[in-house]
Amino acid sequence: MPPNDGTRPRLIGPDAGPEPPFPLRMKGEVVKGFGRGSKELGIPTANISLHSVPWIETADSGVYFGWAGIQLPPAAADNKTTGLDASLQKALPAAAHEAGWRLFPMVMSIGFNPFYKNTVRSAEVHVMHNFVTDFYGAPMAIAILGYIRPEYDYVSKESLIEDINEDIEVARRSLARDAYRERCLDGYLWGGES
Ligand code: ADP
Ligand code: RBF
Ligand code: MG
Repeated sequence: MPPNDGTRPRLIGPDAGPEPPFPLRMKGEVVKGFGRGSKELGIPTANISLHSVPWIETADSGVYFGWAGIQLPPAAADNKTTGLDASLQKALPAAAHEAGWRLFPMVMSIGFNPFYKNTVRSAEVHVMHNFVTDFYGAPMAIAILGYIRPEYDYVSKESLIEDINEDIEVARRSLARDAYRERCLDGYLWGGES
């Protein structure tokens, strides 16, 4: 594992847009995770079942960013009461929106969480939105547009949280560029095949 030397680029990936192997796509149901209470850490992660993700074995472990599409139940999908980013939802075709699909920026980790020494590889998505309800069981599709950093071990929970918050800022800035923003126009994110 490379050392965590504390440095982090402000932006990830060329301004002209993601380069191969990105976008990497995966989808599945949101499943129960390790129950370690990442919610208590203030950073809930939607764990995704990895059964049908062909590239997962060869993917580098680490932290990635991109877009997530989630098919939410009606109460959670209401734009007005739940404060969804309305301009982002405009990317959705009417039928997909009607069916409850919504789009979000995300950061995620793939790997073994060295801080917790997991024995199973996991993919966990922190959706960059404040949800009013859980969405276990919901179909979720993600398009990964870039790799932020390897996973590290940490001296404390606090330093892990600090780094994840930094990842969130890097992702926000990186996705704001046109060539990354426009990648939310991807039918895979609302249930289509890639
Ligand atoms: P688990 O160990 O079961 O994954 P977490 O504490 O990581 O539990 O919480 C994850 C769950 O919280 C998700 O499955 C989802 O239903 C819900 N959730 C609420 N807000 C978010 C969010 N912003 N990002 C990801 N999941 C969220
Ligand atoms: N766990 C680690 O052990 N090391 C990491 O470097 C690490 N980075 C993460 C980055 C992001 C953006 C997210 C969402 C999670 C990360 N995790 C990391 C996973 C974290 O330990 C996990 O979400 C909680 O333990 C709950 O399962
Ligand atoms: Mg989780």
